[in-house]
Amino acid sequence: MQPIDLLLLKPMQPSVMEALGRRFTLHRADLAPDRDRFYAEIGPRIRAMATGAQAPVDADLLARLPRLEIVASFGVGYDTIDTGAAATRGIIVTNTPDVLTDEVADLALGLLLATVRQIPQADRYLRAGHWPKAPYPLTATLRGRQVGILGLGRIGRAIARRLDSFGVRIAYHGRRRQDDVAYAYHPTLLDLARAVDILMVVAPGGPETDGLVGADILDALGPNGILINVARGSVVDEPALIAALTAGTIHSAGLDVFAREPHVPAELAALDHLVLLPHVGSASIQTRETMGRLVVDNLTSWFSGNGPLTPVPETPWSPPPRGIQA
Ligand code: 8YV
Repeated sequence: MQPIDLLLLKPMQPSVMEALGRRFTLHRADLAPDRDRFYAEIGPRIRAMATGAQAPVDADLLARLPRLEIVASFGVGYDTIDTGAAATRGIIVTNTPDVLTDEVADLALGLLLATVRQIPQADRYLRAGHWPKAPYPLTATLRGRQVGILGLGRIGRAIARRLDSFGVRIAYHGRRRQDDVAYAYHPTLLDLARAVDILMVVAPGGPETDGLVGADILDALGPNGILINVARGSVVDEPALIAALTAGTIHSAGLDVFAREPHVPAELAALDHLVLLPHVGSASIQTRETMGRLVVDNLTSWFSGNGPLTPVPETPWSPPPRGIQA
């Protein structure tokens, strides 16, 4: 097989780089001193791209890659990829669903408990030698709570399953009611926020959810309210969240994602009762390796003529009818 030219916007984890390097001729945009020249020279040869959620793939970039067939993205969220432009050009986009569901749900539960019971703060208190002087101050509780899930997709459901065993009441909001679950459905996010005092954000990023959790939603959560976000920073109106936390409109927040990662607003970092994580939802060695393998397997499968393994719904793929050669 003739070597296939593959574009990387940024380096990926070593195991992925090695696996891709064995099968493809790699071209790294991040190493090119002159991007325009780089794309003018190699753009017309590129047939594949591997990328992560941090590097935008927009219509302008796709236009520089006239032979591009597939974009394999590392991660379940693909809000930085213009899938509409890809679909128009017949380009397949793949992501890495399922393989990270339980890992992210585990982290979400850990972040929830850490935030409610101030686990990192208690750890800091002990290490600072304060314990012999006084016991750690009493904290908020998960007991008697009502938890709302914004986005009952794969990860939202995995979070709900875990929460089931914590004896809290669960409700959700999403685009539609899901008939196979018994949790209370609220047709608007405001209704959900009024009914619960913990809101867990698990909805995908992108224009449809941009700034969805605004001042009104936070206000409705109330002074005991806790916001947990493991989805995308864009789903929450960050200035409104800062204002609500500073004013005590809600009690606390546990955040794994931010609007302009890796930049975290100083106002959030200054609030010691919050729990802030550097986007580590799926970041275990094992899960990241599995995600990386799925990126490579999608590309390998595509170029072996077997179609993509996990195409996103916006760029569906179906095998050509029998007897017709691609
Ligand atoms: C990824 C994520 O680790 O899957 C996602 O959507 O946000 C994370 O699990 C991240 O995209 C890495 O690039």
